[in-house]
Amino acid sequence: MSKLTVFVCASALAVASASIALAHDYKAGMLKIGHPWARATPNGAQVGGGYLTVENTGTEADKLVGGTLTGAGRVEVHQMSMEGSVMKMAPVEGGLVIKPREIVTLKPGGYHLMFLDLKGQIKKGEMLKGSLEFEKAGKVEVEFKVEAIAAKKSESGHDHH
Ligand SMILES: [Cu+2]
Repeated sequence: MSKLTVFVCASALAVASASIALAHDYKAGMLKIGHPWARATPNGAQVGGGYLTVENTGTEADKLVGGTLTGAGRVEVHQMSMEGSVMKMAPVEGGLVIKPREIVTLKPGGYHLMFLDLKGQIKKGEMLKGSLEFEKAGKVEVEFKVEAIAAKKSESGHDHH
């Protein structure tokens, strides 16, 4: 093997192991759940936000209807929208529809999971246990990786589309 080949192999390995360490994905039937993450919260905050992607690889629509988070009293699926110049958020009535062959992204400024009645601070670097509840696929246990308070997207997120 030439020196160059050895170098290429080593860096390819490094990339592969880095993505294994950072990515965390889940499957629930025909749904693929990508990288659930949460924003850290300031001390004393009662609410927080959770984000993820859901890909529907099946032929039937499903709905994200709720979830749970360790340390949160309850979890709702919310939508942010602009009303004039005011940012409003409200629960998504009846759940967030995930159509067949679609990827729905929950992200800051859009759809999100709202963590309510927080019992303590959500701290950057933590992995928080929780779950997602789908109408058809049922309940899926996941872990939310906690990113910085101002994070717009997960630093270790992987946009593979
Ligand atoms: Cu909200």
